[in-house]
Amino acid sequence: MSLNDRLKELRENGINDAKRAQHLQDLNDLRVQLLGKKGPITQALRGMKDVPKEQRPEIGTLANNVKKDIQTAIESRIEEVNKRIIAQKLQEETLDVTLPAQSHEVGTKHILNQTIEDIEQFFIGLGYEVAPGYEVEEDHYNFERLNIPKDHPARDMQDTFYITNELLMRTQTSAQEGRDMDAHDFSKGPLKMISPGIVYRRDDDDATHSHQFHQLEGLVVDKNISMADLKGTLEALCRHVFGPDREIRFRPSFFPFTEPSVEVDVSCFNCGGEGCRICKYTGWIEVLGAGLTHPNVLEMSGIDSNVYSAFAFGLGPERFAMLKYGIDDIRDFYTNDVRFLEQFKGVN
Ligand code: FA5
Ligand code: MG
Repeated sequence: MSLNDRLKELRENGINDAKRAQHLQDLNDLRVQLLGKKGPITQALRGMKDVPKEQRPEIGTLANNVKKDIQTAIESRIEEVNKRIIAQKLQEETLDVTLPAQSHEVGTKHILNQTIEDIEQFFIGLGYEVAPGYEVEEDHYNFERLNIPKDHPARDMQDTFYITNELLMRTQTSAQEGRDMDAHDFSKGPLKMISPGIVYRRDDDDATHSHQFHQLEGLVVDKNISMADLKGTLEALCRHVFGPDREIRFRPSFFPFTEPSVEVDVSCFNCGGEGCRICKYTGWIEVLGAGLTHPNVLEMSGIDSNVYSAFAFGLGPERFAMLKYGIDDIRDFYTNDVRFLEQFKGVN
């Protein structure tokens, strides 16, 4: 093949290769490969020595044109590839403002916590302090300081898990009463505290009972505290939580650490007092126990029961929430079914 033809062939192949290239990298490689010092055109020109002298300028011009044509082909292909890349990017980055926005599920405070916080706010408004206690408690505070000595039959109703003989899972937030009376400085004024938390009992689970549940304790120690203070406070609380319509009754009861003792019932949310499964056909649901603190309990805390008197109450936030929102099974609070929980978004 003549040098002339060889160069024309190189041009044709080079231009075709450039046209077929898909990537910028391939085109760069092609440029180096075809037009570089070790490329086929340079190689072919070594054959110049065999060409008659008068034909050499013509071959030289042809060689330059071949290089230029290949160069041009590569450059125009680079431009095309670049355009395609940009078009592709624009396509991919298209923003469709009509697409629906991604939704984010927002959780809510558990209905029990909302209920407890609502009750806390009521008492904070009356000047009470909030004093959290201990779930693992000493027998001393859970029972003995509440006038329930070691072999007292009242312990039978509140059996629990024992860590040691003297350490147990507390059965009532009343355990906090002794601790708060011990810590209070009466020269600074009366003691007014509430203590919310979890308690444990060997109770059979049913629609209104759980073996682990919440209580919220209240204690006021001052001069001249009477049953009227207790009744007024609890009535105001029930009106705050349930509104004026629900009926409330005070029923005589017994606790070793209060004298006299009462239990407070609220008319059943389900039957309105007629009697049904939830209220065990009584028409009422018990929400709290209370009374005037027994003088022995005050004296055990070094408080002179001739000068000071006190009232205390222990309420069940689960029962309050059930009555307020018509929840008919206490177990719904603990199973964390989202369909249940999301019904109470920000109700308090
Ligand atoms: C007590 O626990 C006393 N410490 C209350 C008290 C405090 C009396 C201060 C006097 C002075 P009782 O066992 O009745 O009392 O429980 C109080 C409340 O806790 C009940 O009215 C009820 O609302 C709730 N409660 C009791 N047992 C359960 C249970 N197993 N599941 C859910 N709530 C319960
Ligand atoms: Mg009771």
